[in-house]
Amino acid sequence: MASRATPSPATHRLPHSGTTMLTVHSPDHALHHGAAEFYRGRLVPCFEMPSRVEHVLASIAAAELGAVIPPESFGREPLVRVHAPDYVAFLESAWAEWSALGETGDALPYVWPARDLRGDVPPAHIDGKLGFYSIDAAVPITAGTWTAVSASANVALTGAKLIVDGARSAFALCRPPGHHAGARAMGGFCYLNNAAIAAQYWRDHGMARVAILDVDYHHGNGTQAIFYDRADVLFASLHGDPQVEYPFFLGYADETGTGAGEGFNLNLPLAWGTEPAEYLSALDTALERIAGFGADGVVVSLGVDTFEHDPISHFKLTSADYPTIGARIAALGLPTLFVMEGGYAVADIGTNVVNVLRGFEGG
Ligand code: SP5
Ligand code: ZN
Repeated sequence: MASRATPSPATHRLPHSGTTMLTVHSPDHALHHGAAEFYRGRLVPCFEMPSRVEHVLASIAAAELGAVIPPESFGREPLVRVHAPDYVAFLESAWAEWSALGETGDALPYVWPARDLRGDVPPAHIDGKLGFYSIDAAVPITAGTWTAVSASANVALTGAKLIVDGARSAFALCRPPGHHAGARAMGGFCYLNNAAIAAQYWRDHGMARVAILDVDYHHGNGTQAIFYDRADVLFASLHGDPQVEYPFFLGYADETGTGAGEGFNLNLPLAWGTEPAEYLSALDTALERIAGFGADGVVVSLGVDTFEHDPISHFKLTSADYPTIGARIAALGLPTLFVMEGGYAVADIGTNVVNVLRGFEGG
């Protein structure tokens, strides 16, 4: 078991008995439905699809987890606490600029400011902007993408606010996901970094220290980078070893933070084929680090692409392992916001997510 946290001085905590976990959800997610992503020389159908959310909602209802509520609108201000204003403006206007070319299919990038190119000058043309503001070609922009991604951020912010207002926990059913999005770049199905936006919202609303636990199969490169030089937000992640797994170019164990943030970043890369026991042992390592940090709250980047049958991943967790993950997170005794990230075994995603949440709730 993970060690228990020392009670934190946060004042915004309620006793947990008798409460049920609220889920925040917006139907606007369905306005984002990319057709294809670039993979090994081909365009392949997007793994990140609207039906993911519908399966999670069905499992929440079947399990009677608690009410599902719509998000509030928080506007632009909390987005630009984490993202560069020019990047947010790009996301908002990209579809209009793309469709003005006469294009009707998804906008996708095809050239990037990699080494030895200028990475400091945003081009004027949409083709250049798409590459300037992305890390890969798994981020289609469609007519409804901005509406969906801004709603997804509002879902995370609404969950964060529920906890500021006294809830012990909440589930932000975000889609699109967020943890690959950096301050100025989309990537890996992610546009706005919902978990980072929520963590910063907590910092701006009374929490002195916030921990982010990222249990998605992929390293949360965007979240790490956003907080890499800060001591007030701890980032801890377990993920497929980037030597052999997306995002390849971040997520190694020697990335421990920089400047004031030195020591406040923990990466636990795991091999393809990692079994549940080894995974849970790494989870305990991350939880012990979070407990020692003295966080006032924890944001969980909840991906269930660690599942044995996930179509793009290589861990061996079974549905029966997810309640254990939830229970060990609960043992921290901290206000906890779950933020939906990945998970592409669509028929099982609802069961696996609800298993984490029920494990957290003690059932
Ligand atoms: C939020 C999230 O989980 N994003 C993951 C982004 C992963 N992008 C790389 C996808 C690689 C697709 N591999 C296809 C394997 C087919 N057998
Ligand atoms: Zn993932």
